Amino acid sequence: MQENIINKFIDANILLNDTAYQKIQTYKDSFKLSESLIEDLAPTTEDLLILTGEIIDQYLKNGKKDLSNIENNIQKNISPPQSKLVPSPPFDFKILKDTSRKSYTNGEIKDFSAYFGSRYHKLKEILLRKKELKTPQTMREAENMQDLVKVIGMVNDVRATKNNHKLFELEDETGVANVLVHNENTSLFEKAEMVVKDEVLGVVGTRKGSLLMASQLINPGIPRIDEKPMDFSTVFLSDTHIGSSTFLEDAFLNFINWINGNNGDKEQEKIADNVRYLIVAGDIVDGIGVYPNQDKELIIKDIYEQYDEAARLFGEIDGIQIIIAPGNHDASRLAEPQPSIPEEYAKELYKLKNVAFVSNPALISLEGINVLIYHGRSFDDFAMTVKGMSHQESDLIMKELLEKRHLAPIYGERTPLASEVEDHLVIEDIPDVFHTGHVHINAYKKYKGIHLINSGTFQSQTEFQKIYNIIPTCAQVPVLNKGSMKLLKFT
Ligand code: D5M
Ligand code: FE
Ligand code: ZN
Repeated sequence: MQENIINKFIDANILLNDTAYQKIQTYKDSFKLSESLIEDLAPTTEDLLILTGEIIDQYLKNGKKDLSNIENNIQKNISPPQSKLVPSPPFDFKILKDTSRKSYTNGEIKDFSAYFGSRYHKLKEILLRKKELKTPQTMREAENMQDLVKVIGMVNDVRATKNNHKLFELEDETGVANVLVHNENTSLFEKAEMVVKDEVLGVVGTRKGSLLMASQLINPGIPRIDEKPMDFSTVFLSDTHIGSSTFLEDAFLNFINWINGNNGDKEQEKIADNVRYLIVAGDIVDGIGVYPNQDKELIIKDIYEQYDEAARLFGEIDGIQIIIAPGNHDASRLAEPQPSIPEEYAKELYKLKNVAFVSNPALISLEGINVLIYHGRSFDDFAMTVKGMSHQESDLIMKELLEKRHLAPIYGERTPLASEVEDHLVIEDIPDVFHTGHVHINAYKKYKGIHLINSGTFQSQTEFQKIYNIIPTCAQVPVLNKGSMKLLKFT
C-alpha cells in the first residue's frame, strides 16, 4: 500500500491491523475506500481506532450504519506520556523522541517494504554526507561500470567463501551487487567481519566479472562530540526483575537508602545529594511466561502485582525524577520499538508523581544532556552472530550500533521488530549518553565523547542464564556524577 494512504490513516488516528491492511491493499480502489473509511470512522483527536478486517467487511456490507462493535476497538483519550512530566525546577527533563504514540500499525503487518524502505532512505541520507560516497551509482548503473564503483545498499546476506573471503549481497531499489572482501586485505577484512544482515552500508570498489571487489566499507558512522558540562548526577538502572525469587531485594533496599541520603560513606552521600534523575532501561519486573519454566522462579506470579511491588519500592524514592522504559520482560508489546508500559498494568506506578514512562528506545534530555535509552535485546543477536562480540562486553556492541546508526539492524533472529511505516530504530541524533541493559553485566566506555553505559542488574543468576553461561554483575549501579562515571556497589 502506498505510504501516503497509510499516512492518511495515521493523521486520522486510525491504526490498521494486518487483515485490515491486506483488505485495503487488495481492494480495487484502495484510495477511495481509505478516504471514505476515514471520513466515516475517524475517532476524535484524543482517541485511537484499531481498524480490523471485520470492521471493514461490515462497513463494505452495510456502510457506517451498523458498526455495533466498533466501540470496542476505540482506545479512549490516549494522551501522550509527556503530559505526566514534573516540570517544576530544578528538573529540566524533556522527552525528545518517544514512539509510544507513533506506532501506526499493531506491529503485526507482514509487509515490511515500507519499514525497510524507511530504514534504507534514512541511512542513505546519512551516508550521502560522506565525501567518499558523493554521487554514488545505483546497483543497476554499477552493473555496467568497470572502474571505481560507489554504491549504497542494504545487506541481504553475509557469508564466507570456500577460500574464507567475505561475500555479501548488497541491495537497493534497482538491483543487487555481490560484494567480495579479500582476506589478505587485513584491515578491511576485520571491518567486513562486523557486517551484519540488514544494515545499510556504503561500498567503494572495482568490478571483476559479476563481483564488486571492495576497497572500502563505509558505515553511516558518528562524529566525535564535545562533552557538555553537567552539574548534577544521573543514576542508571535496568533489569531489576521485581517478582522473581532471584530479585535481590535487600541490595535494592540498600540502594534506595543510599539514593534517599540514608546510606553510604561521605563521598557516596555527596553523590546522592547531586542526583536529580534516575533512568530505568527496561525489565523492571520479571513478567510471566518469558522463557520456559520461568514460573518456578517467580515469587509474584501476577504481572499486575509485580508492578504494584515495583510501585511500592520505587515509591520510596523521593525528590528525584524517575524515567522508565520497557524491556522484553515488561508488559508492553514485545516487537520493537516497544511502546511505554501500559497504564492498565502499572496503575500504582502511574500514580507516582515523579515517574514518567517512555518507549524503548527513547531519546530524552536531562538539562540539555541527551540520553538515548535502549533495553538491548539486539545484543543477543550480535553476541551470537558477530565474531569477537559477547554479552560480557556490551560496550563493544554499543559502539558498533552507533557506527551503524541502528539499534537493531538484524531482522529475523532474536529481536522481534514491528512493521512500521517508519523505522524508529535508526539512530538519527547523536546522544551524549547511550544507556542500555538486558545483558545483566555492567559495562562502561567513553567513545567519541559519548558515555556508553550498561547498567547491569539486581537479579542473581537464573536457571535460564545458567544455560547461556551468563554470569551477572549484580547490584552495581552506574552514576554519572557531574560528568564522571562512578560504579556504586550495594551487595
Ligand atoms: O536477559 C537475561 C540474560 O539472558 C541476558 O544476558 C541476555 C540473555 N538472553 C536472553 N534471551 C536470550 C536468547 N534468546 N539468547 C541468548 N541470550 C539470551 P533477560 O531479558 O533479562 O531475560
Ligand atoms: Fe533482563
Ligand atoms: Zn532483557
